[in-house]
Amino acid sequence: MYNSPKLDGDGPINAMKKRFLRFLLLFLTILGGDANIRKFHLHLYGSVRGSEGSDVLGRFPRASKAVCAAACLENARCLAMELCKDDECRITTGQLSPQGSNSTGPTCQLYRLENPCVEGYWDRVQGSCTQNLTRTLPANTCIDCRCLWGLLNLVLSAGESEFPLFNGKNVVCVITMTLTLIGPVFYQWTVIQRRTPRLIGGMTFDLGWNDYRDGFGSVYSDFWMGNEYIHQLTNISGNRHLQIEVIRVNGQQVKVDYLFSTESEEDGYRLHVTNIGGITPSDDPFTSGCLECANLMKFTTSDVDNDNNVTSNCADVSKGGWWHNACQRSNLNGRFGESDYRLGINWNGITDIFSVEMRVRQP
Ligand SMILES: [Ca+2]
Repeated sequence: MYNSPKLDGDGPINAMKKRFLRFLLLFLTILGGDANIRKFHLHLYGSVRGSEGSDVLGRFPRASKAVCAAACLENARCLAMELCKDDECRITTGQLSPQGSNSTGPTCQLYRLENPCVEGYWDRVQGSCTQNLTRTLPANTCIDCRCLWGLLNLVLSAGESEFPLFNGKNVVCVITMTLTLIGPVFYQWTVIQRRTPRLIGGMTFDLGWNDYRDGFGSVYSDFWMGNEYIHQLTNISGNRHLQIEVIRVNGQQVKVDYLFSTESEEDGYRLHVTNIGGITPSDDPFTSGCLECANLMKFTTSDVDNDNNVTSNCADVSKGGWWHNACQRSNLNGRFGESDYRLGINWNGITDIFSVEMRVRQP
């Protein structure tokens, strides 16, 4: 599923850019030699109302048939797409209701991937027919997306997918591609935090120690993967390259890179962080974000005060758990959509933030 807010511009120029990017991705996917993808075709199955009980993996307003198909092919869980009368494209897991549709939603043209299965559905990740689309991996086989890609022998193509791993915990994997002189280089990122406007009203991040330790939220909207998971991912599995991507309300997109790891719960998930660069000029204060201001701080939540403010609990003041120092230099877990820097998502004093993603990979 795409992080659609990045691409869903309002103006015609952004819409053209979006279409071009999708065609480019589809082209690269086809060129990429993915035999599992190339042998499938989306064919018209009929009209449906609603999504027939399928899991909706992504919604793309004003998407053409080709753009919708590209979005489906880029998501390994997608087995069908629906083009609806209100010009919405939905990509789905493609199950059909045995009782037929009784939804009152808009009428949609349902396209399904042709597959070789006599019964059941083609699992594009496992490469086999299955009666059940829920994939279960052996416990603790993988902890990060790089391991997962190797285990499942997945083809690398830029995009985003969700998988269950680490004892069934759902994770979001983001594959990015960088063109170099020797050809494209792909990176497999494991997303550890996300704030998006997808979930209307947003969800609160003003939660306690156990919530932050174990993780909360949904991989389809806002989430915190959990301090214990982040500790294992960074300090034990070596995913110490952290990239923070922040998109402001005005569309400015900034990526900042750090070396990053956290200690165990016994040491309060203490933070180790060093800035190793961003893609915008270093004299722009927005690029620093001041996560470094929290270096060596323990994590603080509303019920566990480990910060340096002697009179207040910064997580309580800032409405979100974080490696707070003496409050308000940075906090990506504040209230979504809140303009008051003390309460909202705060990146070095900048609060007009549209979305945030924190992701890690091995250096
Ligand atoms: Ca305090």
